[in-house]
Amino acid sequence: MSDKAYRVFEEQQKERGIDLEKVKAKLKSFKVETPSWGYGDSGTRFKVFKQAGVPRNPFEKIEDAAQVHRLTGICPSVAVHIPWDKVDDYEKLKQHAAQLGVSIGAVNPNLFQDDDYMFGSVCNSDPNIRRKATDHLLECVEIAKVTGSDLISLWFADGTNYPGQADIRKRKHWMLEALTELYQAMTPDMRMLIEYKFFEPAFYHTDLADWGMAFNMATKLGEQAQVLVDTGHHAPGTNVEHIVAYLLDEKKLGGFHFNSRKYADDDLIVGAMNPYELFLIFYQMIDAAADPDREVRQTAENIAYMIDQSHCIEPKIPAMIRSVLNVQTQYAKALLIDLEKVRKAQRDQDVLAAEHAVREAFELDVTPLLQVVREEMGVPVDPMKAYFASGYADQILSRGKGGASW
Ligand code: LRH
Ligand code: MN
Ligand code: MN
Repeated sequence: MSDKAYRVFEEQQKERGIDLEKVKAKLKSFKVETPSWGYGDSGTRFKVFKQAGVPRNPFEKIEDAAQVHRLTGICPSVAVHIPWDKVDDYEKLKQHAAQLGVSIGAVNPNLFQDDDYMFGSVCNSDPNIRRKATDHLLECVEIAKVTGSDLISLWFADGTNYPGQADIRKRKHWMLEALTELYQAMTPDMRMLIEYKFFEPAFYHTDLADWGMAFNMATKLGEQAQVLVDTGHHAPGTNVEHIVAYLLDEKKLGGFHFNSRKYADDDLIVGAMNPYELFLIFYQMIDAAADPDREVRQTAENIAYMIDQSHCIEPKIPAMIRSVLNVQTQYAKALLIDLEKVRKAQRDQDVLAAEHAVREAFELDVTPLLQVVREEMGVPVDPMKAYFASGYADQILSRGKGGASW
């Protein structure tokens, strides 16, 4: 790290009226959760490529996640997906994580990989299958109790492929019934995050297709239910940051799944396609964190930031580090927006000045800032370089090929 580069940066920000100490404190307390499934083998419907060194079980997935935390300092929890991460003893998994300096984060039920769910899980017209699916949701609450997790994160593959295939309104009721049972089983400290996606694997309708449907469910359920925005789950051209602002104002934004999309679903490294979108999402978060309404501020401060990526052709651990660093970089840039300047331009109805005040922060090089923050946090200034120098990639080769899928 060059001291000179940081001194120049510091001077520049002082001139802009930015309190760098506050920015550094925010960067140090920022956390982003990584997903267990991002460390396993994954692919498309065409092929799952097997990579050497991929974790063979949930314990090894947590070991890899702990490496990402060790090098970045901002990923202290790992989301699990059940039954992908099914183990006999969840207490043991929790202990294992704790020994490695991380914890188990969001518990994600999996209701899309069982033959019984061909026509849906909680929205299936067969009451026995709905029961089975709801029981799995309840099982995930029990797992969360043991692992000390306070988030149940839901994504449903439920939907239909053809007009007339099923009764859309009935399915809506069945969804609410299952979520109500889950809601009632949660302890008061737990939150339910409801994710939406407009297509795939269903290609005609998805039971929770957009933020409005997720929002409606969350509103009907109560305060402990909120919406999760997966950045990859929107139609091209959707203004995701508008959705973020709207949900924040309704106190119904609970979390994010970060990834980026070029054509359809998620799964590319977050920030790889449109870092400006990520920056603008953070702008909305930071703006809401300064809202006059205390509840809006609290909502913005209580967001579960998570990565949701399955790396098909990339080596898993560095791909995750890249993702985490991209998120951190855009957050750092957004923290440098002069919000007062934006507000003044808004009051003056000066469109160009307002747009400029936002964009100028995106155009800053935050490398010296992040290097100093990392140094002060006691993590490598260049986590990616440190990973390649650590020898961990070679060490895990002894696991061989044919590890866990997702
Ligand atoms: C499917 C999906 C969804 C879930 C994840 C586990 O689209 O990517 O985003 O959160 O699988
Ligand atoms: Mn997701
Ligand atoms: Mn997805």
